[in-house]
Amino acid sequence: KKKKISGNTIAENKKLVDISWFIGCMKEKKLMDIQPSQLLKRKVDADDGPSTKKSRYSGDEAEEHALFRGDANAEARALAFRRGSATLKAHPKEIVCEEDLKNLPYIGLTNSAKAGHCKMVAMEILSEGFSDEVEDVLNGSFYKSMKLFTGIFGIGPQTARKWYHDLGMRTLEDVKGKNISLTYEQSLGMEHYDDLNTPIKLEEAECIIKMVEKACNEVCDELTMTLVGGFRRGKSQGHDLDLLISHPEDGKEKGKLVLIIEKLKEHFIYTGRKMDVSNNLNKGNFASSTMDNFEKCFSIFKFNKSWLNSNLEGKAEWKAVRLDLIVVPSHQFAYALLGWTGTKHFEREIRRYARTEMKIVLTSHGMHSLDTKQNFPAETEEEIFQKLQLEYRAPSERCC
Ligand code: DCT
Ligand code: MG
Repeated sequence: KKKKISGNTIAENKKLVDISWFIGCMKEKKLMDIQPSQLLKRKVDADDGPSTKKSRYSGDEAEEHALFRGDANAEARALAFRRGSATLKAHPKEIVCEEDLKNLPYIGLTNSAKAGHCKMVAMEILSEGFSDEVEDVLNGSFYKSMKLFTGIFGIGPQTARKWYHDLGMRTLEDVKGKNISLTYEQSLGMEHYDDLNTPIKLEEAECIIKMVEKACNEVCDELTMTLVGGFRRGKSQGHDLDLLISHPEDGKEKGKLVLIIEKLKEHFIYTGRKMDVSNNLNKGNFASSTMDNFEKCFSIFKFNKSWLNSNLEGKAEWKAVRLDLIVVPSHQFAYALLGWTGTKHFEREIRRYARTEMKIVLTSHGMHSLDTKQNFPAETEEEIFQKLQLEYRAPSERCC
């Protein structure tokens, strides 16, 4: 049953820098051989995770599996695995033996069952080059089906679990065959399954960016458009394209999204719009949620392949891609930029750090003191890092 992997996951991940490591360093002064400032200056590989050619695991599997299971404590367990793998990704030195794991936050340093579990898996990979437990998860029918089902646009772990456990479904054929009722979004997800599960390439993203930019200019030449998400971190491909739209004058961004969508309407397969609920910082209703209240459009865009390949001119060959447009008022732009650049784990950790270490609530809308309720305006991401007493990290250094 045992299969060898060709590389060492931990060693290959060592170039990536993670904020949980930074926080771990700050809290656990025992890690004297590596200074946080050294880590913050390191050049990193902008692609999340190690190359799949070299390594069997991406570091996401254990977290994913815990979330898929969805039982009591699932989120805490998923987070523990994410923190453990992020710490390993962040480590600037090659980890070769158990001793090297000893002082790592969320692995060897923390004395908890979850940290112990991370350590056990890491040790197994160190000695065998792979982990039986991870292999069992990856090869198991539950993980495989959950991966398939949650790959459908509009399907989350809860529905996927129901399909697996209650309806006994295992494959996409089962989804088609069982005659279950799907929402409009989910049926689009099924229809365009292969396209939506094919990564968007940077060159494709660039074409779409130009088109959205043109539409924005036609609506109002002062509108700005900013690339966020994985592409801003320097990734060469992503599962979607995330764009912030703003106007230098607060309030003038309002009502523009519908006009931009109208300009591009022939290119959209689907435009799921969400109106902004509240931009009022004082209400604090977004404080505990990762989701923000910006007006946005989670769309499916028709990418015409002839835009990149002139040989296809005239042929109706296109693929469906996920495009998110988020409209942001100028005074919240720096916060939205930070919040939408990711990674998800980086956002979670910097917010946790702000709250627990600085008593500051940080969201994509702004930042306020838990004690005084005072808001902190910021023009740039650098100012936000400064306010949090963190050294600035470029987007490419927020990979974890
Ligand atoms: N985000 C977040 N919390 C969420 C969802 C998103 O903080 N629950 C932030 C972090 C990343 C950014 O928004 C964009 O989200 P995704 O597009 O899902 O992630 P990505 O990093 O752009 O990954 P990909 O390249 O695969 O799209
Ligand atoms: Mg994205």
